[in-house]
Amino acid sequence: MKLIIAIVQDKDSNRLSGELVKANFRATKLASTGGFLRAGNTTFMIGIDDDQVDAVMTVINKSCKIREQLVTPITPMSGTTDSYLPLPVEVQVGGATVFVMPVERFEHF
Ligand code: 2BA
Repeated sequence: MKLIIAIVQDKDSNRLSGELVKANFRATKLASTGGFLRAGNTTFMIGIDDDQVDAVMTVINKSCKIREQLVTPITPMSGTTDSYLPLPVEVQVGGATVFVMPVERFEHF
């Protein structure tokens, strides 16, 4: 058995949960926050058999888009009077960051 942990953008989370249900995969959604952008994202935990990993990857891949997001870098000078204003830079976010982990034991009581 495997546990897939997939971090996706909030904008894609409804579509992904709908597609997972349609394909008969069970999942749990957690509200999460990205360490870099400090913006909300959604983390899916999906428990599956080993031979279903590729099928779940396909669902995730089809449901999540890559998007550009503007970030304003924080400089050590921020807050002082003679500091310059850093220009926002564009970063690419997503479609999904996915970890596939082995499950040692699974119980469902
Ligand atoms: P954030 O940490 O908010 O990162 C958002 C996007 O900012 C990242 O997109 C990446 O393009 C950029 N970024 C992140 N750290 C950076 C850095 N140190 N320097 C420059 N750019 C940086 P994604 O790579 O698609 O990641 C989307 C979200 O997935 C992340 O949100 C984070 O919540 C999660 N994630 C990504 N890699 C991870 C990892 N190795 N472990 C745990 N969570 C991860």
